[in-house]
Amino acid sequence: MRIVEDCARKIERMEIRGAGRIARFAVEALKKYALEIRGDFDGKMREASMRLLNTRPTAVSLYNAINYVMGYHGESEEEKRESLIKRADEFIRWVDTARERIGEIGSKRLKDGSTVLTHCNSSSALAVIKKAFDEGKEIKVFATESRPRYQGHITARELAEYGIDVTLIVDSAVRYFMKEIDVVVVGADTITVNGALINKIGTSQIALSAKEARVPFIVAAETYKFSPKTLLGELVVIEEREGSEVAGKDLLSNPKIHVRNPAFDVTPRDYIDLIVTEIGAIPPEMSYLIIRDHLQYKEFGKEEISLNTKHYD
Ligand code: 5GP
Ligand code: RI2
Repeated sequence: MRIVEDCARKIERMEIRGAGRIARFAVEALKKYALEIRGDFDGKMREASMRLLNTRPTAVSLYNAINYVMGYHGESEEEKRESLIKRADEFIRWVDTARERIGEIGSKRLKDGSTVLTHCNSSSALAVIKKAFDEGKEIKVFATESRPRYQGHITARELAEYGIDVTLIVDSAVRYFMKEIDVVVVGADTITVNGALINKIGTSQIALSAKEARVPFIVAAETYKFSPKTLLGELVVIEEREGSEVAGKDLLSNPKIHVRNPAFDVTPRDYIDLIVTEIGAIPPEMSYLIIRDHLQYKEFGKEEISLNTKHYD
């Protein structure tokens, strides 16, 4: 269980972060663990899955990834192990190929000479931007710093290393610069059945600002970012992190001051022009079809809901 525990802690501490990356990392841990264990395969794998699911509550990619891998079949332990490993490898391939395809589809929406605004650090959103750049288009990027954890710094570094012109701004400067922006491209942690986007805190303010300025707002999201649980009526749990990420001890120890630190927010579908997935660019209204046709929401999912209660209270 050490492999699983190490992986879970890395996700909790955000040493490994990003909705797609945590899913892929958890799948790799499940695969390694399956190779290691002997006896009570189902019980041990279930326990490992629960541990990983309980790390971060918001990004549904983690749930979809674990649900996919845990859909293994077989009579003997060896057959189960083989099936699980096959499914884990399939999921990893899904992650890698989906991002590339999203880049190809999304880049068509970035014109030569355009200025793109992105928020936080999304590998899918960056795949779109990098692909447009690879195609020879002149692309400038505005990256928000993305407080409180400054994932925007990672974005700025990554784009600069790639050779893309990047300007780092504070989150509150988005509206000030919106007149200079041609298109907003962000990633997703979760997309609900009614097409709402759950992404890094501040995303919905950017969407509001973009709508006011009639700037297209595009979401780059693999199909495993859509939430089957929302089809069953569940609301997405917004992770609230420690106040210490936002304020120092002096403020935190003042009994008259409350500090709140939600990591994500909800952007209603009316603010979203397009969701670029690996199977096509779709309007947010089509989210239901993605969930119905491409994702599973039964079996393992049901148990997860009852066992994972701390996130659903
Ligand atoms: P707001 O509260 O920002 O006005 O709108 C949020 C939008 O997201 C609504 O359209 C709401 O139906 C939709 N939505 C779908 N699923 C969720 C969810 O799990 N949580 C929240 N807060 N909104 C959701
Ligand atoms: P990809 C991140 O969450 C951001 O909200 C980002 O937009 C999203 O995951 C998607 O990332 P965090 O883990 O899967 O930094 O597109 O809280 O890489």
